[in-house]
Amino acid sequence: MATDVLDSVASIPQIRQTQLLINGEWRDALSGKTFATVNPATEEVIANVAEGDAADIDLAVKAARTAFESGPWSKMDARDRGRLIYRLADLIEENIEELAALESLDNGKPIRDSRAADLPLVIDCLRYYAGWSDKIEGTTIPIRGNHFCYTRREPLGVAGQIIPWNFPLLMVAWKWAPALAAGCTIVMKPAEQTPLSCLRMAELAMEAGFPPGVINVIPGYGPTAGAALVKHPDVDKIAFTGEDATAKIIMADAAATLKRLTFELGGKSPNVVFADSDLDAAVAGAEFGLFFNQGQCCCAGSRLFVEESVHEEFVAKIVAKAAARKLGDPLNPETTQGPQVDQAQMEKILSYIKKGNEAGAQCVTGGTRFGEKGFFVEPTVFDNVTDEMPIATDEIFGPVLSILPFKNVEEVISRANNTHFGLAAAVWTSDVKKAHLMADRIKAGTVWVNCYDVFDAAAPFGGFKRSGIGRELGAAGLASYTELKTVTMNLD
Ligand code: TXE
Repeated sequence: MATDVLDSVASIPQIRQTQLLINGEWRDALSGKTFATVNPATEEVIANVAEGDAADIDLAVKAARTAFESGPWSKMDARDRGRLIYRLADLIEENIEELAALESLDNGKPIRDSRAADLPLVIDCLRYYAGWSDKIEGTTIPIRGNHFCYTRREPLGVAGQIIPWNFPLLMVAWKWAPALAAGCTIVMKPAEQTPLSCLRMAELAMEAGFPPGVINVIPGYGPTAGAALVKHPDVDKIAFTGEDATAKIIMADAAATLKRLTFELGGKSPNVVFADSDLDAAVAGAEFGLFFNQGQCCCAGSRLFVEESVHEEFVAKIVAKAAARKLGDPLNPETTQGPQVDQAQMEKILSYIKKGNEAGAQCVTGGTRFGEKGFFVEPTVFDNVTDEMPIATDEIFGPVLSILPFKNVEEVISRANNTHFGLAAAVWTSDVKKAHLMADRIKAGTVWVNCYDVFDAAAPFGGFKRSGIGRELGAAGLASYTELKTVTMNLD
C-alpha cells in the first residue's frame, strides 16, 4: 500500500452488512433478535447485528451439507476452487482501505496495524492456500501381495469454525482458506465483539462467486450459536481459537459426536533476552512482542526473562519505549495503541495489575486506565516479577509486561517451561549454539530467534501442552481439513 494511504486518517466506513449469511442469502435471525456491536474507543454502538442461535445454525449446517454433497462445490475442479479463493483475495485487496477501517472501528486496533499487518496477512493467507487447492495429493504404497495400494486426501466435510475478536479478519482467513482449498464447506461463528469485518468479507466471497452454502456466517453468542454448532450431529469438525476454558467446554460438547477438533488457545510465552544479544533489537522485539495489538495476542511475549547483568539497562530502555506509545483514536495513523476490545477485557487487565501490585511486583510504568471514555489501558511494565505471581502465570491478554531476571541458561530453560502453556517463545542472543539449544529445549509450537511475531501463511502455528491441538497454516493446516483414505485393489 502507498505510504500516503498508510499515513492518512481513515474515514469511518459505511456498515454494509449486519445479517446472517445462509445458503448464499442474507437474512435476519429466525428469532428476530439482534445484538449491538460497540466501538471500543468511544463506547458507542456501531450497529445492531442479527443474533443467530441453534435454529439458524441448523439451517446453515443443512446448507453447508447440501453444498458439500451435491452442490456445484462438490463437482468443481480443484483448480477452479483455487481460482475462487484467488478472486476473493483480489476483492479484499481492492477494498483494503474499507476493510482496514472496519477492523479498526469494531476491534479498536490502530489503523496503521490493520493496514500494514492484518489485511496484508489476510490476502497472503488466501493466496497461499489458493495455490494448494490443486496440489493435494496422495501416495502409492508398496504393500505385500499383488495389490495396488494408494491414499487419497479427501475434504473432511462440513467445518464449524469459531473465532475470537483479537484478529477478526485474519482469523477468518486462517479458518476459511485451508478449508476451502481442501474442498470443505463452512459454518462460521465470528466473535460477538467483532462480527462486522467477517460479514463484509462474506459479502465479498459472494461477489467472488462461491456457490450458495459453501460459506455460511452466523454471528451470535458462544453458549447459544457456538454451542449449537459444536453439538450439531452433521458438523464434521470444529476449528476453534479462543480461551482454554472455552476449549474444555467445546471438547466435552463435541464428545457425543466425536468431532475432529483443532484448537488454538492461549499462552504465557517466554521471551528470553541474553546479555550477549543486540540489546536495542531485543528491547524493540520485547516491546513489539507484548504491546502489539494492545497485548491481545495469543503468543504475546508476556514473560520477559532478562539476564541479570543487563537487567537494569534493559528495564530503563523498555520503560522509555512503553511510556512513548501513543494511545488514542484507532483511526488516526499516529496512534500506536488503541483500546482493549471491550469493558470485560479492560476490567480483567486492571484486576491483574492490582494483583501484580498486591503480590509485590514493582510497577515501573503505567498501571491504570487511560482516560475515561473508551477501554484504554496504559502500557504497563512490572519489574522483579517472580514465577509464582499471577501476572507471571496467567494469560492477561493486555498491555502488561512482566520482567523476570535470570542468571544462567539451564535456569531460564526450566523456568520458561514451567507453565501449562506452550504456544510460542523467543530468544535474543548472538551465540548460535545458545540459540539452537534454546530452540531445542523450549516446549513451544513456535520459537523465534532474534525476532518476534514473524508470521507467514506457509509456516505452521499452534501450541504444545494446553495451548492447543493441531496446527494452523502451512501444509499441516491444510491436512487438518482432510481425511486420509487408503484404497487397496486386488491385481490378481
Ligand atoms: O474468549 P472465548 P473471550 C483468551 C484471553 C481472553 C479470554 C477471554 O485470555 O482474555 O480468552 O476471551 C465463542 N461454545 N483469548 O471470552 O470465550 C465466543 O463466542 C462454543 C485467547 O472472548 O474463548 C467466541 O466466538 N463457542 C485467544 C470464541 O468462542 C463458544 C483469543 C472465543 O471466545 C462458547 C481470544 C461455547 N460454550 C481470547 N463460549 C487466542 N488464543 O488468541 C464462547 N464461545
